Amino acid sequence: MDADVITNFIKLHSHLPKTFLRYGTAGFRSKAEHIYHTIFRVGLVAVLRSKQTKSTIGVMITASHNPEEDNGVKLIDPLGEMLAPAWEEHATRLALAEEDELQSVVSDICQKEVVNLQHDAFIVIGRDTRPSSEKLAKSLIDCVTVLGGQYYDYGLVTTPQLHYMTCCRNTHENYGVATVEGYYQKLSKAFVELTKQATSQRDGHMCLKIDCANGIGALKLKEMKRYFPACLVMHIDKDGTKGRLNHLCGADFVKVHQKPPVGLEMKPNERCCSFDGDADRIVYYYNDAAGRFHLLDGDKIAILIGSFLKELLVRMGQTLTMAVVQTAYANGSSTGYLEATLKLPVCCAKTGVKHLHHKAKEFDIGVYFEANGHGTVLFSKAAEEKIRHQAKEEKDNRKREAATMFENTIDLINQTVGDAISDMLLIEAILALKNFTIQQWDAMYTDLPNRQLKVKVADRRIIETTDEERRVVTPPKLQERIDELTKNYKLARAFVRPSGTEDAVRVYAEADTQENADELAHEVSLAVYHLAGGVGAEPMPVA
Ligand code: G16
Repeated sequence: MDADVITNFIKLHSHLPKTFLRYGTAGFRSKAEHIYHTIFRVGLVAVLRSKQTKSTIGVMITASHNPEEDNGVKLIDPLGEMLAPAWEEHATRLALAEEDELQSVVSDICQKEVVNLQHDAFIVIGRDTRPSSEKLAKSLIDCVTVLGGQYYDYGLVTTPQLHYMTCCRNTHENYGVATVEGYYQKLSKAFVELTKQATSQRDGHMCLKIDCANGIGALKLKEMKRYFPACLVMHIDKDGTKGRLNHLCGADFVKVHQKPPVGLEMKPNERCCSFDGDADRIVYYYNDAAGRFHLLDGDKIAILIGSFLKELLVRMGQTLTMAVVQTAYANGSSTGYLEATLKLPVCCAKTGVKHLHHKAKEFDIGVYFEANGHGTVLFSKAAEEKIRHQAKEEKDNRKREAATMFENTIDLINQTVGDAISDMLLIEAILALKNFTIQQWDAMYTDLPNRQLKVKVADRRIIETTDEERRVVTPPKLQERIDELTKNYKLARAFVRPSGTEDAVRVYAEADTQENADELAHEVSLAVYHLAGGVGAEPMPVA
């Protein structure tokens, strides 16, 4: 990249106020007005990464579960995965570089990563429905163009759809056709095939109310509806025609507050689910006949999917390795159930799908879900080949039938990243095949009561953690205090970690009763506030 190109590139955005953002859990995130400068630097990273990998790179403009006024941008690697860790560091360096340093930072990265600047660059772009996203996408296109790269703009898509497109383009469409229609066709075909043997379809069991968080998920589900069989009845709510994105609705609201979206009408025992703002997370829930709210989060989803896959493997007579990856947020009961009842190995990874994804790749079949509903299943190439071969060649009818179901399950899953639409279809298919109601699914095990809170501190980076975020290293006295507090409650566990997407410290506690979990979470929040430089008012006890 010669000096002229860099000069033109700087001219394009030098008037924009500079901000000091770092590449976090899910890319760069902040208030939308702070993202404009960063978007140009992200364009530069994308072009360099594309030249280095000689592949298409994705850039998604979204702040996912964050409020509508926030925005963000993240890069997608060639196989639809999150950006490689070394490149996250390059992205931060380029985002923070002064204009007069830029040329030397670019040269340094090119040298370290062996980037041949003569190679072409191709970028695919997608955005969510935030009002600020369109203008940010336009800036990104200007940036890629001035840097001599080519692009394709998918416009409004869910985050997982852009991950899928990136993967399709880099696998010569082996993974699927790189269009929105290709995505709809692949998933709906797999869903129809998989549910062929389900007897419950006729009883109206595939009837679901969906809170789309007033986001992109609503648009895409409406487009996709015509591909589905009539037995799948979806009532799309929070479709963006009235409320604000993620405001009092969506998967994060439901999970954190442990209550339904405000204004969503729920009949007793009606099966409902919530997506988040860019449709990469999903949680299920219902109100029982007594009006009590029941949440089926990422842990329950992992168990439903894990047990289904394990049953199929047994029927097929296959001995592939399989594990479930969770984070520190996983409810203690879910981990116990996976290990003791399902006899599945469980691994713990740091928060952020990129960490879980990485761990899940160590197994033939890696089921990973964060408790917040973000997750998917990965299959090793060898496992996939074995299963597809058995589906074609197996002589034993029962085994072949199970292998065919497994094959359709693989096709229904978006292996590139957690995908609310794909996860929802898989869950609906499993419930139909098992002839399971949401109540039966819920009854597989009982969650320990838990509570999540957040605390504002002057600088959240003061909190450093270890043991996959289960223990605090600094400030030094904080872990001691958490241990002391936890000892006072039965079946209790608590941890704190700095958020990767918001300026806050997150607190999680679980215990034998809801009152105890609430009390412990409040006490730990106060400890964070006092020992880690809390700002504003002291955290309030939970009502
Ligand atoms: C993003 C990541 C998730 C992660 C979440 C944590 O979610 O993609 O894997 O669980 O951030 O956020 P925090 O670090 O603030 O607790 P999303 O849905 O916003 O992309």
